[in-house]
Amino acid sequence: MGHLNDDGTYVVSDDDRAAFERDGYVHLTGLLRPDEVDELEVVYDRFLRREIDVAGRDYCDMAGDYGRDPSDYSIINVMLPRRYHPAWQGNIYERRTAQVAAQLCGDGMDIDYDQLLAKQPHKDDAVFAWHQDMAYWPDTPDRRTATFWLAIDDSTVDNGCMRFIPATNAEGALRPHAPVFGGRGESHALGTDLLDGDVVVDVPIARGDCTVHNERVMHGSGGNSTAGYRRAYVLAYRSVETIAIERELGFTHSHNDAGEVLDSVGVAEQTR
Ligand SMILES: O=C(O)CCC(=O)C(=O)O
Repeated sequence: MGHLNDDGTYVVSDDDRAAFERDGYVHLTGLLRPDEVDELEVVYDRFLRREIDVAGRDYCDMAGDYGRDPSDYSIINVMLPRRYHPAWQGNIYERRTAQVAAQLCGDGMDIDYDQLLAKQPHKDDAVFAWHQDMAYWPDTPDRRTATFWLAIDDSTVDNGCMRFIPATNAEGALRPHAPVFGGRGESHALGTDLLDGDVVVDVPIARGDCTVHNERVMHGSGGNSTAGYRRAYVLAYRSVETIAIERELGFTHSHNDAGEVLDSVGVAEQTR
């Protein structure tokens, strides 16, 4: 099992690496110490209280359309918090995950985007639709990806922890995805149906733990039936080459990008 050394380096075990490779995701315990999470949480909650300005659709609901009243959002989604709060660039989570991304994916990985996903209390519809991340992204030759999902709250089945279908990353083709709420102009979420034989694994994790997943594994999460928030902080690493190609295309993961309002194209054609 991976562990955090006193000097702040996180060492991934051989079993962790094998699980990531085989299943498309891995659970890493104790990525951040409690005091480190406390420090991030202060800024996180400023985003939730909207004390930090976030432009247009980068503040939205991942379980509804762009027209929904923000007070009623089920999954508050803040895209690119490090863009809107530059003081977060180089924070402890970024520094620690950079070491881990290199251990899981090799050299040449960098931050592609970050994201906050907070399920409000008592929101049974705070369901993150089943998807493969590649369905959202332009295709690139180097698809190496390590998407960290840090639990700010203990995440449980009841508050909507991550759930995966292990080894779907090994399937020959990406599954067909479609917008969940109207078209891409009205909402961001894409989803795909479960197939017979899919085995769903819930992955409850503690505050300060993370999961890391790749670009192809099927994942999503259920609603929040509890009285508390389910807050997660996502940080996605991709290869420097991939990020350069994305930016060349004008793709920054902002929901305000020009191409965002178009229906996704080419998804079914991705076969590798
Ligand atoms: O936070 C969730 O429930 C889902 C997050 C997710 O799908 C992702 O980070 O790729």
